[in-house]
Amino acid sequence: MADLVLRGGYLDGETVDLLIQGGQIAAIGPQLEAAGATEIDARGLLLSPPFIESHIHLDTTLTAGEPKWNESGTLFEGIETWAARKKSLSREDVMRRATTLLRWQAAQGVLHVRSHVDTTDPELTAVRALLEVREKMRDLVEVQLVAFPQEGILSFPKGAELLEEALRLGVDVVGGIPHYELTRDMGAQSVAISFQLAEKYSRPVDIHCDETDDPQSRFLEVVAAEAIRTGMGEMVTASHTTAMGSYDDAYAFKLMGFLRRARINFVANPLINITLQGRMDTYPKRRGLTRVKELWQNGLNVSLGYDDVMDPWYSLGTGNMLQPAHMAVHVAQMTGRAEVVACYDMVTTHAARTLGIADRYGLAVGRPADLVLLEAKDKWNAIRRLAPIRMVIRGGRVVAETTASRTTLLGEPIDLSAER
Ligand code: 17E
Ligand code: FE2
Repeated sequence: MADLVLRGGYLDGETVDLLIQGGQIAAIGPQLEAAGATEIDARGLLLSPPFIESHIHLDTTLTAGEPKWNESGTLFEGIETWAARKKSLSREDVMRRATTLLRWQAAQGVLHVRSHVDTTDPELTAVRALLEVREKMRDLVEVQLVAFPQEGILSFPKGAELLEEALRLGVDVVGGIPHYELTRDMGAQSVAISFQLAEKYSRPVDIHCDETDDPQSRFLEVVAAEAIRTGMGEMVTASHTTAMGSYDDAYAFKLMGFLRRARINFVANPLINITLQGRMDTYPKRRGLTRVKELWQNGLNVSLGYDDVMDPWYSLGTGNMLQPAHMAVHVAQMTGRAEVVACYDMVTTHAARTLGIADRYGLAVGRPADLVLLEAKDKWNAIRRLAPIRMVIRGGRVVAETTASRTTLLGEPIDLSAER
């Protein structure tokens, strides 16, 4: 017996039905037989695999303005502001804010989330709270946690011990922040520690790497070398890597070859890094984004994250993944026809590779019936229109619905879609 059938949705330029049985996609094709199934009218809507948030900080979310606003807009004032807010963290505080954001994300079709969690707290309050949230939310959103030493592994008292304790408590991924360690040598040493812990606990790695405009910040090459040495390749992610946007082209060219050998993933956070970086420049002012287009053209896996929703680093945000995709199109100048579509893939299929879940993700028969219906005929138009997300299905169950909005002009309905 079929559970659910979606009728007449758009998928890869075709109009199809999609049949769901036992929480899985059972068939995709034209005019499917579906006796006894609940019918859903998907005409005019794009069928998409769910959105994936590959980089966010759920412990800091929804604290913007507490205890003060970040007036300079720099990464460093963000870190200072968070250090002050961190003193008043409680289990309930972290759980309430993180749960609120995960619910916003689920309502907007984000069903997988990788969140960093600050381990530079002697009590590990946020770590313990987010481990609880991860379990509590399991039926709605799948959360991966990254142990993130915000104030350093070697530059914060007991930084390495706290990082390891977070892994022992059950955090999924090992993080790092080499560019924020006190010296270049400590930065390189910190990367080695992240990889030693990853090997010891069999965990993937996701490092905040070279999040600065300093062209001398070259920890990405250290991460690549460790990925090659350990053979961890696709289990390794370099997040931010904004210094790449300031590297000399000759160095960037050499590095690109090493990155192809290392086969690591990249996460860019265009909403946040277009605002955090370039703050020491007058004009010309750098964009401060990593080389998204060139990494993608070189066949490397690149995904996009939000990074922050309403916190000391970015006071705006909603959690809707079309926003970082839309911003990437602009900041990375990925405006070509296929490039816009690639930016959509960076918040869906490419992000699935970053999270290591590509083998159980996507709209195909036998895969989990997790999907999103958007008011657009294809990915290109979904980004252009920041299309309304009309329905979210998780494990064959409708978990979120948004009713269609309707605009009139001078009393007459007006169609604003004009899709190309
Ligand atoms: N911490 C950090 O080091 N960098 C960031 N972009 C955020 C937190 C959001
Ligand atoms: Fe981050």
